[in-house]
Amino acid sequence: MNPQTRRVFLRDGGLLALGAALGMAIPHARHFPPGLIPAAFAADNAPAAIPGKEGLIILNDRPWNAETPAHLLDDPVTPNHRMFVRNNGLAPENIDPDSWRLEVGGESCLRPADFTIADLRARFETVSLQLQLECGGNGRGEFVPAASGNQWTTGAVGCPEFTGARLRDVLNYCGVGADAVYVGYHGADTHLSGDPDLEPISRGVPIDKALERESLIAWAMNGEDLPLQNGFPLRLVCGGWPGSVSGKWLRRIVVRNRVHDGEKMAPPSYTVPRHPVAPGSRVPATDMRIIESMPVKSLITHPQSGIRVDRRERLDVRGHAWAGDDLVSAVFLSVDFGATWLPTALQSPANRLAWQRFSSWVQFPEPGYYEVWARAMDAAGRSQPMVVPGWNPRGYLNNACHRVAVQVV
Ligand SMILES: Nc1nc2c(c(=O)[nH]1)N[C@H]1C(S)=C(S)[C@@H](COP(=O)(O)O)O[C@H]1N2
Ligand SMILES: [Mo]
Repeated sequence: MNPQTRRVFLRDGGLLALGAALGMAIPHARHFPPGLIPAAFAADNAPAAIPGKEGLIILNDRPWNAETPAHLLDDPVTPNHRMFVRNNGLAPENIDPDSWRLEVGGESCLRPADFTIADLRARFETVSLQLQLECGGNGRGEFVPAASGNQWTTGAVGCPEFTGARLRDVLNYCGVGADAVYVGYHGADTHLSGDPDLEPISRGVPIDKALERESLIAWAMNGEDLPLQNGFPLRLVCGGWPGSVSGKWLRRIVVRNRVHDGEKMAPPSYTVPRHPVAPGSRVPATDMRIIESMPVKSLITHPQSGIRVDRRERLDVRGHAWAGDDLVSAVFLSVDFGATWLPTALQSPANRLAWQRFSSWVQFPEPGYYEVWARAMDAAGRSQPMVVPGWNPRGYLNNACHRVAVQVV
């Protein structure tokens, strides 16, 4: 069930909340135990599904936002149908990829130009890279007090293989002025209000990130057209940074002589306090900084939480770890709530900015309830926190250890 609904039950457990959520009267409501989740909602059977994204959990249908359950992210390379969807507005309709045009301009672009996708393919080297995208708000559902926005649990992350041209090849072709500081994007999606003068989102990255070898203008994901909800027919991919910098339905790229000032560049969007704040604080915009490289994190993709195992069995545990622009140096597991940690086998990434696989196995001393916790460390020695890290107004950057429940019999 949707964590927002769950939150209402846990907080109020009240007759009103219950009836409203069910959309019908409950004759015996006064006997319903406070805080209990009604059986009608207990299964994660969302009413609607995004075509081609079956199995994802829908958090919102206007705009579409859907996350992937951890155990469905077990593939080393995230398949198209398992890649999460995070939309701020409404995807464009009736797209003709053959007539799609990408404009490049902005005050620090020396030779503005525009390209069809065929032009991009013909003029620039085609590269394929596995790149990790995680929404800045992944894990938001765990912050207390609650932060507004989609209540993501762990599934707004994925690492498909993207194919396209290097952003830097296109930028260099168009000429980057000496005063360039930022590259922004404009997409073809529409604002929820329907107002054509408003954009749902228009973010970007500092020029150094844009000019990295791994920043792509992609037209394919895992060798196929991009799925519509992941930006068909063209998107930016700047791995390791909040997903919001990777513009979908890419129409225009602007080379800016200042920090890009597009929609959702200003606080509180995609910004966090410069210094720790007390939970629930109001933080002035001047004390907020733009999120850049994402913090170290890991996800257990096997076993699925809730598994039952015999205590004589070894339980295989595996998943992925990533650390923004950085490498992951180690992943540890604990089956005693963090008292002791066991090392795992950690693979190198397929390429820079791809996630890394970890695997190991655990065994349990006696029957009972256990949790397997995973904790990754980056190359600079920074580790994931065991509990939810610094509260911030919009609930970004929750990189707390992932946990799965295990019932040992
Ligand atoms: N044009 C456009 N680009 C966008 C968005 C959007 O709403 N419109 N959402 C951003 C956000 S917040 C994220 S996390 C990623 C999500 O990419 P995905 O939906 O392909 O997983 O796309 C980013 N690019
Ligand atoms: Mo996002």
